[in-house]
Amino acid sequence: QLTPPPVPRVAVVLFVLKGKSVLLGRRRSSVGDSTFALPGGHLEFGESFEECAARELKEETGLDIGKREYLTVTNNVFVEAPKPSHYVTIFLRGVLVDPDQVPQNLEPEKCYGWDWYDWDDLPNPLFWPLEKMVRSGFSPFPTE
Ligand code: 8DG
Ligand code: MG
Ligand code: MG
Repeated sequence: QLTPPPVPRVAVVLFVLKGKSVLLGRRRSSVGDSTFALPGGHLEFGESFEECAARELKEETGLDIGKREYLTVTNNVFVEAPKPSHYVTIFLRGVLVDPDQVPQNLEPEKCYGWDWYDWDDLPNPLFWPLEKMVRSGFSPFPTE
């Protein structure tokens, strides 16, 4: 059985904004295990970024997101993982349809749990692509 050479993949992740807080989950994965990351996952064939973000959020947390907006893109090469991977990661933001909806941990084999974290008091350690953005001064919140 021939193993195809690895290729870059597209991921879409979402900043779910609630006041000054964002939704983060602690990863259960060979890539960034135990670090705090955004909800999101792989772009499927034919999907828009906005569709992917809403689908992944629903699958992972049960939450329903309102209108999504594109924020930025980063290029992330995970060489330290047992199986190296490379993601072009698209970041969107949005707010919940119902601000009182509570996140559920619907994929407990991939995540230790979801919670809201104040942007000015983020948990540690953050998943490194997110850590890098935060350090660069990036903010997912709309200005003014
Ligand atoms: P899927 O099968 O549901 O499509 O995928 P998943 O199991 O939900 O994938 P994931 O690891 O959550 O996301 C895919 C990749 O996206 C991940 O391996 C690396 C990249 N990625 C980043 N930053 C972030 C982030 O903050 N959160 C998530 N979930 N993935 C991120 O570069
Ligand atoms: Mg997923
Ligand atoms: Mg995911």
